[in-house]
Amino acid sequence: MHLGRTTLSKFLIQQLDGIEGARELGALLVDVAAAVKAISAMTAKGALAGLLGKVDSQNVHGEVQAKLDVIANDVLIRSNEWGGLVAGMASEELDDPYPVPPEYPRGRFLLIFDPLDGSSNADVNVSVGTIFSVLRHDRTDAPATADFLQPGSAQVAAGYAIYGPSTMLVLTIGKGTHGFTLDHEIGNFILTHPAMTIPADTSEFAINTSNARFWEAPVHRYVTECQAGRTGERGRDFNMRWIASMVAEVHRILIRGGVFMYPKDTKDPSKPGRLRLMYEASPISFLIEQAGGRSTTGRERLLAVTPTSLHQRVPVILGSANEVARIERYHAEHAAGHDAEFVSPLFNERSLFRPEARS
Ligand code: AFP
Repeated sequence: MHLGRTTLSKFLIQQLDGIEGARELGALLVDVAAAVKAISAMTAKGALAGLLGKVDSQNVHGEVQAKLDVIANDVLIRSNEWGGLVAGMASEELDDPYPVPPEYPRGRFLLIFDPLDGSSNADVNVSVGTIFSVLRHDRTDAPATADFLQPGSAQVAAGYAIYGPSTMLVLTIGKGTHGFTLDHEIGNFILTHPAMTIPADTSEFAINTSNARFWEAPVHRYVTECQAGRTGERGRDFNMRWIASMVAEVHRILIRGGVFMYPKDTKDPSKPGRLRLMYEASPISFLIEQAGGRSTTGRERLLAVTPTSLHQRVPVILGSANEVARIERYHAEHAAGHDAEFVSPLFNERSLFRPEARS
């Protein structure tokens, strides 16, 4: 691989060798890359193209949509519906799966995406991203919703684009995690970060600490130890980040290590977490594991979770393997009742912070 010279297409031709449906999968990833280039051009224009701000509609989650959410979704649909590579698509922005229109041939892959993750950051010019996942659909008939409900371990490819100071595409087809930088002058993604590897240890964590009173005991135990730094259990100081754009946090972790947590909390007992399984947690977890990291709900490997609904949420704890393993151990010790000496009584079951205790 020649750094700075290998294009995405050349890389895929070499990497896809031996993978079932290689030609079609490669063509699909090139079509996704084309959509990402278009989205990159739009996010770069921002206010100049009147693309900031919200639209009147809401998505399936009752969230008011950003203009860029809706446009990025449309770009991904239009780029991938006609090529005969997908049997259907699903999106954070669509209540139900999108069937390939009858005038186009159907393919053997399912494409699932969050068209613009972190879109609430677009108006304040902070990095945002597109996250995508590819599953197989080994039948010729149109897929039903149930056909999408496959565990993350069934993914054949996954990736994200990050629209930051540079636009990058980071993807895996199960042979490592690799990063490409968009050369706007020639309109090509160039391999710049081959075989990205997450350091097993880290001293940097990312979590929205405004939710601290809602955390479960193992997460509170871990974060409290990080905050105690060299004066406490860990014997070293930690740094914290929170960009509120998952793709940006994940990219940082792939480059220099770290832990990202959006754990289960009691803020809204109807939601087991904020992040969605199928088009955020599963594709990102595939990339993390392919880069030597770990990704868990706290209680089980995230790629092992079988979806029960298209838009279901899941707790997410991912990043440097040794730190994530520690957090998993804290969850296991709590479940076994072995962590009483570490956890503040405020965070036991009879907690002052029980949701109903909130004023
Ligand atoms: P938006 O796409 O609504 O901006 O949400 C982004 C996100 O899903 C994820 O990218 C962030 O890590 C997380 O939400 C931020 O959540 P908080 O706003 O609660 O910190």
